[in-house]
Amino acid sequence: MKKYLLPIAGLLLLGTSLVQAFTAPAPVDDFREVEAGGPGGTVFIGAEGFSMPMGTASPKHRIDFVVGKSLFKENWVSTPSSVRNRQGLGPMFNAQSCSTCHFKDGRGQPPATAADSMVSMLVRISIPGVNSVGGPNPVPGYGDQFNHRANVGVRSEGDVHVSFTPKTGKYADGTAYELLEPHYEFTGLQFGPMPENLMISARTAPQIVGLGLLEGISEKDILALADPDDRDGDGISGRPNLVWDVRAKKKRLGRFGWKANQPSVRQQNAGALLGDMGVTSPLFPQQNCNPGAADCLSAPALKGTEIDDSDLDRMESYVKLIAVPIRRNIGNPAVLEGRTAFLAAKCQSCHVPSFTTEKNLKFSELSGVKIFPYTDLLLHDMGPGLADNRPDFEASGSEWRTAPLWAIGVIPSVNGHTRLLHDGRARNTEEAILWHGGEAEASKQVFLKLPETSRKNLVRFVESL
Ligand code: HEC
Ligand code: HEC
Ligand SMILES: [Ca+2]
Ligand SMILES: [Ca+2]
Ligand SMILES: [Ca+2]
Repeated sequence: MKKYLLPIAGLLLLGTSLVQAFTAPAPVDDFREVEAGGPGGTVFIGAEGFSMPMGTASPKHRIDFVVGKSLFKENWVSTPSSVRNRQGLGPMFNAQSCSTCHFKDGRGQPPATAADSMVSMLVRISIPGVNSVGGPNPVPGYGDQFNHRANVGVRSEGDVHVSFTPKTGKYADGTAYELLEPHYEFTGLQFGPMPENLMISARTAPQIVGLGLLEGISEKDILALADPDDRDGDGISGRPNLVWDVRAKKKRLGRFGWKANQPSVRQQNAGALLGDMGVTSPLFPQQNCNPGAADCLSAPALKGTEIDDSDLDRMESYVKLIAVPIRRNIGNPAVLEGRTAFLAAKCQSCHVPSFTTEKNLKFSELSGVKIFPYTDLLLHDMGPGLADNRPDFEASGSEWRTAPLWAIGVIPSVNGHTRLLHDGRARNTEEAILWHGGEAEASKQVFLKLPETSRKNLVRFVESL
């Protein structure tokens, strides 16, 4: 029991409802599950729920965490400027800081109306074919990501808007539901019309908690779950994405992003610095300009890269060591009933509850930790409803990485909204489940046939993760 003393002490400080949640009779199989992100998890579950360093972080990493946080949170500025550490924004970009999209390290959402520009999401674009390393083939004039903002004196690429049309359905008990289907429209295109064969993929910013732990899962453990030809005949065929590792100059298992198109936190961060903010790094030293865009190519720029390896290290420590909030209401009878329904619907075929990270990792606080992320980090065909029809390395146009469900119930208190799925189309957990199709169709059918209280309990369980 010694292991649980820490979270219990934390809970006592937080007030009675949580204490009850924890001390109520809780016949869960593994009590460690309250610490979804291991012993370094945080008991903060309010607006700061995604802002805490892991309690187990080393003193050196805690300092890196603080500096990394400022690189993540503060606005970057264009060249020339007196600001030294966060200079190099643009020429083209989507946002001035990581936090604009990952507000408080949390989840982005679609804009409120079709007239508004996107703030915490972005649109990836490509044409059929692959680039030199097997990734998406960029659109001439626009590249592989639409950049709707630019520094003074430089043209942005234009703007992109999303609108939604309702789509209705019914539960087996006759209760009607309504889902929102997104549509995208480009306006003010500065580099000519988009090609006929354009493929687009809109994506919201995910919450970035526990990513060091996800990176710490051994490749072997993830690949062991893959079943590309569904040999066991359960209708589930997880496939690994194999993506380009820029430093190693070879393909590696992808883990991050909605299609698992990035192999590591470090490369994901450097990719975001360049693609989302226009900041060059030792991994991506070329400015984010399209061939022929003279105003972009001739914009003032710093000599050398705009972030160096030591600041990339700090950003990596920050993103890797954000603590996962402990689970809430884990012993609540309705939640436990929801857990039974979740297992009966076989949601865990993809949302795999638990892993233990590898031993002897460079970050010792991430080594050998039992975690409960509810993902297999593999790609699954989710059917035509969710398809973006835009391949991304090995991921087909209808495949997505199983979204980790840990901490999903804390997003509303951090971000003040409940939008889910890759493009934020789901207005809540229930809608996210109702969009499941393809390999997850059978699970959704079970959900559709549940009585209303069981559906509610299943949702409560998911939101307790
Ligand atoms: C314009 C919005 C935007 C900005 C700015 C942004 N991100 Fe992201 N971030 C996203 C989106 C969208 C994804 C999912 C990408 C995908 O699926 O291809 C993402 C994914 C990530 C992930 C992987 C999360 C996961 O669970 O797989 C990390 C880590 C990350 N971003 C870090 C950063 C950092 C560091 C910065 C600042 C340098 C940053 N992001 C800036 C939108 C943004
Ligand atoms: C075949 C694999 C599979 C099965 C089975 C499955 N899911 Fe998912 N789930 C996914 C994938 C992949 C995504 C991401 C889809 C997207 O964003 O378009 C996802 C997304 C979600 C989300 C939204 C997550 C987020 O962060 O936005 C929720 C909630 C969810 N699933 C719950 C469930 C529940 C509950 C069940 C069982 C009824 C279930 N899933 C069954 C693969 C699966
Ligand atoms: Ca720049
Ligand atoms: Ca672009
Ligand atoms: Ca299978």
